Amino acid sequence: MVPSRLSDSERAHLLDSSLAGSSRPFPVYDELSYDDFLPNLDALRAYADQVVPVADTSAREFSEFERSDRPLGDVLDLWEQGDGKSLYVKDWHLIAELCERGGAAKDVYEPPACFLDDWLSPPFSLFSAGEMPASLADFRFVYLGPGGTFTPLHRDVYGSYSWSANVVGRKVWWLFPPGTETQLQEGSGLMFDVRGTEKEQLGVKIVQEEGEVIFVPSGWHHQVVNIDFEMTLANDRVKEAIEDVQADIKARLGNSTLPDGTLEWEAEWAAEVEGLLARDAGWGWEGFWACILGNMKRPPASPDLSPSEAERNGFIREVLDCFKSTREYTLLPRARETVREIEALLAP
Ligand SMILES: O=C(O)CCC(=O)C(=O)O
Repeated sequence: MVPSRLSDSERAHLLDSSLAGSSRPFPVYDELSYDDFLPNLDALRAYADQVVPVADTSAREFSEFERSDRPLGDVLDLWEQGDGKSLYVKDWHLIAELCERGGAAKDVYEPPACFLDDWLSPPFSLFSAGEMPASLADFRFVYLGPGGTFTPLHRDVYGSYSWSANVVGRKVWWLFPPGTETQLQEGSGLMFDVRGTEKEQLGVKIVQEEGEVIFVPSGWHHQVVNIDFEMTLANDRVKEAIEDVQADIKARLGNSTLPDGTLEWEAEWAAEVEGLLARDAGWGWEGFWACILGNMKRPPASPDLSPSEAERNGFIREVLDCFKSTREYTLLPRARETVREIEALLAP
């Protein structure tokens, strides 16, 4: 059930405290209410003017919650007055904001050594390349909210893996191995909340204590519920409309071809999708390969904290060979150029 790429210590950490097999909702969660614990929030007043994303966990909106952007200070005020009990500051880019204002990540925290080999964070990342706003290209998040607030079932962006450190409070995690998602469906999508359902049995359920760090392997769906007031640091179609756009481009460009013989509509379509991905998700193929190249040139961690070069190159070669078999490889010149540069570095 546990993928072989996990180290012994990661596997031990996941399984040691597991409550797998429990068929009832987690008992401690039932006993605690919102009012049990409000930590001293004064230290966060230094960031009161940062505008943070806030989810209202009492108001579901499709597969997420209603969200708004508010100054952190307003949310802290509400909590200190005993209000805003369903509000959850989620995906707050505290570190990126600090860096934009001349500060440094280490002013807040330093990642544990075993997580330094992180290809989505500086020294190389799209964000450090200054290409786009932090909200799109920074993957270092802070979560902050009262007991009872939660994150619905999901899988991390880009199939990445993540780590999550509890600074204050405890969380319950439900972790589902890749493949089980086919049994975690509800209507036309993924289940929102697995608590108290028989589907809990499909995964591992653990309590993350204050001060503990959890590693979430790539591809594992997970749901998280805060038991206490919580502060965590984490580093991580409209089909018809899209078909309309494609049909418009085809109608406009017909069968005309570019000098290299590529159908012009297909090249424009690939460029549109790439641009849409970059605007919506932070990157497309061009950004992805630029990130790989940047990390190869400037590894984020020392060799003793990274896979061997042969192993690393093997992973890259596997993905690169897949990409070369796609139409995008032919249709996206910038991505193709970057891939060629990577191949030159991979060559023995
Ligand atoms: O702590 C949370 O509420 C969500 C954390 C999470 O899902 C993640 O880090 O991927």
